[in-house]
Amino acid sequence: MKEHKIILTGTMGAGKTTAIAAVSEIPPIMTDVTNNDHTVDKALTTVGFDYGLLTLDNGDRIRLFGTPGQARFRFVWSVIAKNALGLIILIDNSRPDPLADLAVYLDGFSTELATMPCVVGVGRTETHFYPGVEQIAAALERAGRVFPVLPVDVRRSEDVVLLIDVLLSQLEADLL
Ligand SMILES: Nc1nc2c(ncn2[C@@H]2O[C@H](COP(=O)(O)OP(=O)(O)OP(=O)(O)O)[C@@H](O)[C@H]2O)c(=O)[nH]1
Ligand SMILES: [Mg+2]
Repeated sequence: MKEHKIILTGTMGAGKTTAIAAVSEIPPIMTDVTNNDHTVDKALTTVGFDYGLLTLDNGDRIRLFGTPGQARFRFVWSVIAKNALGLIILIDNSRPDPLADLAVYLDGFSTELATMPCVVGVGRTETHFYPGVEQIAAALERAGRVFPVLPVDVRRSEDVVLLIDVLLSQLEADLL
């Protein structure tokens, strides 16, 4: 049995808290408060971090940490990411410029990404077609990054588990 710490990041409303609540076996620890940022239509927003725990079919335990989405809390990203094994970036395809959002996280986690595997989950692709998975993969390639990109609905636990599985399979591939 192995234990892995995984970080989930992405813009405000991308679904970090939702994703952790969808898969956690324990009541997730949340630090959500009333949202006063009216640029995003949402009742609550995370001001600290989210935490959840799950056990994969192979017995490995995953400790999932979600970052706060608001840019003013960017200073805590590297604190939360300490000793993490991998990073999941959630992109909200309904936002005005998802490719610019992606660039923010590639930049903000550039130190971690030098050594850590990463997977990108793209949400709301069924209602917002551009940029699709291909365009996001192409943008990653232009940035010199080759990470798997998957369409996801983080309200579905299977989709969140798939993101984790794809992330961990990169680690296993590195060990071969
Ligand atoms: N329709 C639709 N709604 C989605 C989808 N993915 C997530 N949501 C909803 O989007 C909202 C995401 O909210 P949160 O989980 O609080 O987002 P967050 O990333 O934790 O946001 P902050 O903590 O504010 O940074 C929830 O109401 C989800 O139900 C999707 O694919 N389709
Ligand atoms: Mg949140």
